[in-house]
Amino acid sequence: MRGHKGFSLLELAIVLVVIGFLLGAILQGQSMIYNARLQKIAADMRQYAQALVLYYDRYGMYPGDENDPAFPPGDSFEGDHNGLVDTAQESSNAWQDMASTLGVVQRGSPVRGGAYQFGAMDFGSGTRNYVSVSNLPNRMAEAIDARHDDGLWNAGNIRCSSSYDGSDNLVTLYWGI
Ligand SMILES: [Ca+2]
Ligand SMILES: [Ca+2]
Ligand SMILES: [Ca+2]
Repeated sequence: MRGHKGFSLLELAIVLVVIGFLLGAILQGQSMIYNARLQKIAADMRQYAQALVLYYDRYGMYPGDENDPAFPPGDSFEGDHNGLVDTAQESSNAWQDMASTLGVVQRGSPVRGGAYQFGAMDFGSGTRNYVSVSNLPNRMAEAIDARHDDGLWNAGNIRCSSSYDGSDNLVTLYWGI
């Protein structure tokens, strides 16, 4: 009986189609997870940026940077009140001030244990506050910049610690406020 010793061409074709189908499903799943994480990080950064502005609107100072010894109740640090969250101590204390007033807490990013931080740097037209995320793969940083800014690592309102190269090297992304 010829043709019964191995796979027939038809059987082989069916197997290949099934493998292709599974591979496609896996890749599609990965791409959905990738996109969901991108959107989550962008949403987190926007929310933190809005929280910083809300804090200023309500209390007339930025968290961390504020220097009112009586506010927020029980706080352990006073900033220099220059309108910028521009020292390491101000940056770390900003979370304490935000938590005790607005209930905003510091979460981790959904990628590589990245951390969100407030800080200040020059965005081309003077120093401004930012929220940053660390441990972000380079290509994800570029995708967020392209989607929410100008796609340029060293221009616009979203900037990166290094140039975009499509790699998975970890970078820090800065979102100007
Ligand atoms: Ca204070
Ligand atoms: Ca300051
Ligand atoms: Ca940019």
